Amino acid sequence: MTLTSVEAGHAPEADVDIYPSRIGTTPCLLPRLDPVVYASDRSSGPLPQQLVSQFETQGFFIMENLFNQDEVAALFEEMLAMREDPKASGSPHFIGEPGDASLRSIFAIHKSESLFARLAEDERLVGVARFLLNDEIYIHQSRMNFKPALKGKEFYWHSDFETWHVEDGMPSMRALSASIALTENSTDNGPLMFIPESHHQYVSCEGETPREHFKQSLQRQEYGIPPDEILIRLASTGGVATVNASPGSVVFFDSNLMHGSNSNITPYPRSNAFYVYNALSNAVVEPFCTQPARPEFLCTRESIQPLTSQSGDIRHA
Ligand code: 6CS
Ligand code: FE
Repeated sequence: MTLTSVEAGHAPEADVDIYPSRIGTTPCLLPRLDPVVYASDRSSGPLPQQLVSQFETQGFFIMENLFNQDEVAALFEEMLAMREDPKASGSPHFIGEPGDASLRSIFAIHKSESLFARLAEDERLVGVARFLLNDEIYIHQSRMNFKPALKGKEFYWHSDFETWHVEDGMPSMRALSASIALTENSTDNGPLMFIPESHHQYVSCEGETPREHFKQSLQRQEYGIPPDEILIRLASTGGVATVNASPGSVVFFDSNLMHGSNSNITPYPRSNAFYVYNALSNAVVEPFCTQPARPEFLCTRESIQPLTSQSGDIRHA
């Protein structure tokens, strides 16, 4: 393994990809060249200083009970209705578990006719994202991850930004994710795991993106996966943090934070709604690979719209 670094202060050429990955070279660690917190005045936002610092140093934080139990119950019911929708089966944005009929993810929930469209615009989420990214924001991607009981499969270690940069053409690390727990996320049922501090470095991965990679990667990702030595090295500094979250709690994490989750062989599903907020100034360009852009349900490109936020209980229009 070669570990290279871009010299500090060396401005890259305009046409140079500062986050190259899957270009047929040996995997390596590159420095992050973007800020983590973009807020200009850190004390004027919706977050306590301690959470802003945690986001910057660790790459994530959790806000307990951001949504109340009645809101969660309403979301949970709509989630069940969405997954039972007979029109849904066979639809490209409904992704099954590998080798199994169980539902793994539903994408583009912010465009659904459901409370999940309202949730995407909720001030409790949008306010935090706008503050940390210090820009107008839009939804780059949204999804529901079911992690069904007994059969839910793992998500192997990856940085979301690596995929969004290479396959979607997201230029910089100016995006973050919010994962809203709809069921208990315990240590047992395959909760999100992070390598804290890993967002300060970019893992340039090996291989080349195959055609229609998403058809496979959404079930089991095999490109954009760091090699063992790099994962060991990242965890030797940051360790591994397991996120326990009760229904209604929200985990915010940086787009480049290394994360994954184990399978779920417990009889308890682990279901989360997941929204990716991107800065409007960081809107996607052409992908940084030779494949065509991914479909709109995975990456907003044609329908980019700055979000307006909505306050109050999500059940009240
Ligand atoms: O493809 C995506 O956009 C997301 N899904 C996977 C499995 N990895 C990268 C990213 O999180
Ligand atoms: Fe991810």
